[in-house]
Amino acid sequence: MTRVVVLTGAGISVESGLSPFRGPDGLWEGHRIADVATPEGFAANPVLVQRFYNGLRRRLNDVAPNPAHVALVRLEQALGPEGMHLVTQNIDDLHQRAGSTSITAMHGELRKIRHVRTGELLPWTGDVPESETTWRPHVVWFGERTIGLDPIIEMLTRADVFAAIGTSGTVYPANQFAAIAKSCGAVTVEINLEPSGMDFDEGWFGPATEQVPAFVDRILHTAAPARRLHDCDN
Ligand code: BV8
Repeated sequence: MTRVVVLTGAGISVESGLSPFRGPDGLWEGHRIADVATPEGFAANPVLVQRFYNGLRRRLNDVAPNPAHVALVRLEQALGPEGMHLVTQNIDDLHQRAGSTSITAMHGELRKIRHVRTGELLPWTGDVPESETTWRPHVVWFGERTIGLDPIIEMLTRADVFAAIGTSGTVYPANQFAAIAKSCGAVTVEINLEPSGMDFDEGWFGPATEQVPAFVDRILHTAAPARRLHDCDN
C-alpha cells in the first residue's frame, strides 16, 4: 500500500478566503512576528496578542473548506490512517471541518486555548478577554517546540510519497520534511502557485483547488512509486 505524508501551509486555505502569512512587506497581518507570535510578545503585551488571535479566530466564522481540503479527505478515506497522514502548519480548522482525522496540527489550533501552567486545552470559538493571561492561544509561537515532531519524522522515514502543499518553506522544522523524506526513499512533490525553491522531485503549479484534486486522483489511480531499497541516507 502507498504510504503518503502530506504537509500543508497557509496556501491551501487562501482560496477559502484566509490570507497567507508572508505579505510583500514581510510583516504579519500588519504586525511584527516578534510582537504577536512569540512568548516574549505575549508576556510583554498580552492585550495585543489576544486581540490579534481574536481577530484571526473571528475570521474562521466566515470561511469554509475548499476543494483542496476535501480532496485530502478523499485521499485519507481511500488509503486509511495507516496509508495517509496529514501534517498541517495551519492553525485554522478547515482540514478538521472538511473531515480529516489522520492529522497533526504541528503549530497548534486557533479554536483551542491552553492553560499557561497546566497545559490543559479548551475548545474556544469566541473572543478571549484581551486582559487574559492564564489562558493563551493554543498556538506554537516562534521559539517554542512544535507539536508531534517525533512521530512526524518517523512517518517521513517510511513514506513512499511526500507532498508539500501551499507552503513557502520559510519555517523550521517543517521546511526540513521534504529532505528527510527524500533521503529515506520517498518521491517528493510540491504543489504551489510557484516553486518555493526547495528541492522536490515533482512540481504541480497552480491554485490548490485545481492541483490537489488532480494530485489525489493521480495517487489513487497509479501503483505505489518504486522506493529506493536502501535505508535513509542520513
Ligand atoms: C522551533 C503559529 C525549537 C503562529 C507558526 C533562523 C534560521 C532558521 C530557523 C530559525 C531561525 N531563527 C529561529 C528559527 C526557528 C523558527 C523559524 O523557523 N523561524 C523562521 C521565521 C526563520 N522556528 C521555530 O521557532 C519553531 N520552533 O524551532 O523550536 C525548539 C526545540 C526544542 C525546544 C524548544 C524549541 C516554531 C515555528 C512555529 C511558528 N508558528 N504559526 C500563527 O500562525 O500565528 S508558523 C506560521 O508560518 C504558520 O503556521 C504558517 O503556516 C507557517 C509557515 O508559513 P506558510 O504556511 O508556508 O505560509 P506562507 O504565507 O509563508 O506561504 C504560503 C505559500 O502558499 C506560498 O508559497 C504561496 O505561493 C502559496 N500559495 C498561496 N496561494 C496559493 C498557494 N499555493 C497553492 N494555491 C494557492 N491558491
